[in-house]
Amino acid sequence: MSQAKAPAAKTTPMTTAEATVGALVAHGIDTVYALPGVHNDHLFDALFKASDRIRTVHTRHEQGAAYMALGAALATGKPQVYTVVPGPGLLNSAAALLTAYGMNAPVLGLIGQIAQSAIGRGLGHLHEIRDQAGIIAGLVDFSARIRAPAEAAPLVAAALQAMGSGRHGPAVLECAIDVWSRSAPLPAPAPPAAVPEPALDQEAIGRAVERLSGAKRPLIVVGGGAQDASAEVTALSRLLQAPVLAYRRGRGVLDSRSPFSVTLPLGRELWGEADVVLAVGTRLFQGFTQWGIDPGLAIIRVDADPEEPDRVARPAVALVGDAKPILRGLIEALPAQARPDRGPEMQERQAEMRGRLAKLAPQSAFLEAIRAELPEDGIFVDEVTQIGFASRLLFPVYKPRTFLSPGYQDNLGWGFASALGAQHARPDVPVVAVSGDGGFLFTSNELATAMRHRIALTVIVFNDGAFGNVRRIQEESYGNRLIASDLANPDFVRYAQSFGAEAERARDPQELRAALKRAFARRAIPTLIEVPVGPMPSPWEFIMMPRVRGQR
Ligand SMILES: Cc1ncc(C[n+]2csc(CCOP(=O)(O)OP(=O)(O)O)c2C)c(N)n1
Ligand SMILES: [Mg+2]
Repeated sequence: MSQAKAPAAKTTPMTTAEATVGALVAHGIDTVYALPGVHNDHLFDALFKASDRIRTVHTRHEQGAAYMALGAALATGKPQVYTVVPGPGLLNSAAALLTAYGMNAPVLGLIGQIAQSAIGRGLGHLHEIRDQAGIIAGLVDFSARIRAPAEAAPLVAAALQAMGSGRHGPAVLECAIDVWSRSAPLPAPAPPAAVPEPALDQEAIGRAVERLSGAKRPLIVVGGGAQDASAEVTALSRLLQAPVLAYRRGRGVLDSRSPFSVTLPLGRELWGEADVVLAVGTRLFQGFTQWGIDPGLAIIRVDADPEEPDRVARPAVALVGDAKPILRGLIEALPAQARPDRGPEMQERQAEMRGRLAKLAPQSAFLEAIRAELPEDGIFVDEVTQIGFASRLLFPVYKPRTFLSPGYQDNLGWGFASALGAQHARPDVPVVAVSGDGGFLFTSNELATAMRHRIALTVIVFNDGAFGNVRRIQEESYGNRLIASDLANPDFVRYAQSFGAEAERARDPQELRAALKRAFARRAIPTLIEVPVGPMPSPWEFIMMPRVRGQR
């Protein structure tokens, strides 16, 4: 680094906590989602002193703090920070950290620790947990403990750097209760050093271009790693006349209004016909584990994680790095080609697929009501519920980062609290969360957070009095032997009102639309809309689909 250049950098006495907060501010972090406790009192005092530069948003449970950071990270694409006490505080936040890991979301956890000298001795200190560092190391790729004031700023910088390079993802820094308050003369925290863009692998680009320009039926598959390469994916789709398949994390990369934008069921058909697949920031989970591969399919992988391309099957070409510059390289190198216009074919196939998906009419009607009221850049937050499952297949998404879905963890209860974080980080657009009656009560206590911090999101609770998805499986596959799937619920409207939130009941899609119009016009305090529903048709035939190529 450039420390050697300045002969004697001016130093001021600073505690570890002050140096940590200073480093966060220097890196552009403007919010810490938080739940305090004695281990972190010095950190909170430093946050108090810096409150003109960094906001502290406290929640009612540690999972709420971590989910808020996750939702904010997904909505903005920027790193977000949460802080909690060790032991139970860490574990309470762990499901969110796990989900952030699965979604490659840049979430930094600042986790307290017992006194440095007591770590590992089993003395029974408050919130002590055996091998906290080991537990953390199983949850994230980058973790470290700040052991002295001088380590704070470099470790914050290293954590943020790790979170945003290679496969993005969460990181954790621990700090012991007695280290936060230790003081030393330190230089002012420096902003992040500019990281030079790595050179493109022109040889691999050349091979990819050869495959793509020779392809008769190319298919582009996008995941969460393509969210910041929407313009490039859109241009490639046009140049190659290639449909773009997205399921959960890739929705919105190509505008759903394009007939080339497809979800799973039509994507599977196209996978079966494709000669070249260009996979951008996706694990290709359905393709590899359900739909099958064979030698007639050449796969080009674009991925930030160097270990990803070879994980299941060696691709024809692997391009490692951020999607945006790599796709730009492909676009520049692609020869001008007159390709037959696949627009009419795609329109016809979309119409045919809409006919098949009409089986999900009850879900569609509610989703249409939401889409009709949610502005183009409004954010939809999905949950593990009937409307959520259907939204992944048929909710039109117009822009990147406007459809937030929990990825492969499919972690029930993530939605409301993550939506709260999304709305906090994006106060300029309305955020709407859908929840089942089951999932909502996982984090509904955070309505208090929404009131305390005036976060005006809208949550729609679809109330079927059940863990409906579980109940349907018991009905259909277990001879109707219903167990642990019925729910006793509060009156959701009165429940929300008791926090001071706006709340109303909508009995059908028309009433939902009217309620949403009111909620989005108001946007001063949170709104809950309860929608009583009955059982809904199963979406699973459109999600878990059989093989279309290769041998069993
Ligand atoms: C953390 C977690 N626990 C359990 C599950 C299993 N699970 C999947 S769907 C579901 C029921 C969801 O009920 P609800 O939120 O009411 O939605 P509904 O299916 O009724 O629309 C459960 C328990 C899960 N996905 N995640
Ligand atoms: Mg339910």
